[in-house]
Amino acid sequence: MSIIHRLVHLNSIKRFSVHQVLSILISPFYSSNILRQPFSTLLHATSGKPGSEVNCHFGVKNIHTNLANLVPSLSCMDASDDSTFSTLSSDMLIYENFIDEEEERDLFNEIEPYVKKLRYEYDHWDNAIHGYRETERRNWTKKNKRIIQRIRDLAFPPEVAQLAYVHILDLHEDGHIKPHVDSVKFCGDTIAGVSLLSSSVMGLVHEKDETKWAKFLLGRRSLYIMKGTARYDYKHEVYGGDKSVFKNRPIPRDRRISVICRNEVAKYS
Ligand SMILES: O=C(O)CCC(=O)C(=O)O
Repeated sequence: MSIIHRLVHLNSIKRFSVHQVLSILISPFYSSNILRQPFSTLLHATSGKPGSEVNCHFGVKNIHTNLANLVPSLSCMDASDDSTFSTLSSDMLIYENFIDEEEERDLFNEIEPYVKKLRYEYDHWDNAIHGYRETERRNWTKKNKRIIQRIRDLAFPPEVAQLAYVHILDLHEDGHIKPHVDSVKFCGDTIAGVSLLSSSVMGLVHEKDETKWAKFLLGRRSLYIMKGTARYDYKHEVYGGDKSVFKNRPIPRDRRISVICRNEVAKYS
């Protein structure tokens, strides 16, 4: 079973009672424990063609070396109604320009030799993702290890056990990810992904009430942190083609690589 299919169990979603704890304006995160993972985890990459790049504009220019200064951008979010906006604004955080161009290049240069040997896959058994290839990576060059650690430090409190393998998901320029909730069997309450090569739009729709939805502009080199309600109660998808629109503005989708860190499922005694 591929990494993405192990993570995406469309019909086996167990609900957790998760409350929203973190305010969007604080980031008291520290170094994390990365525990050894018994199974491999998650993701994908492309052609070297410059990808599309769009930002939410009014976002604060993040000073990425100092996590305490990072501020998520609310302007990267659109929602069906105020209550959905308010709920998701603390559970789906977008940090624009989380990495700079050089860091994007460094990550790409490490990922590309692996993914380019793979074929893009289409129409898999549960049809959850279309036009992708993926791998997972545990060991990184020194420079990239620092970037991965920055993602982990921002996304996970120190006591949280994390999946040691980072999922690399390479979505073809024509590819898209259909609405799904990640498997609650294989990953914990937080998903943190950096976007390389292209901006894209991620849609969230409430599992039980489809009138509640939100869209997020995932700018090239941005980081999203999806947790709590956003992770468990909403299906997420990444649009392709004409559907890649944010606040009436087309967001052209190129090949997109996401570098995704996850935590382990919490063990309850
Ligand atoms: O590419 C992404 O950032 C999202 C991937 C995704 O939907 C998933 O891994 O569940």
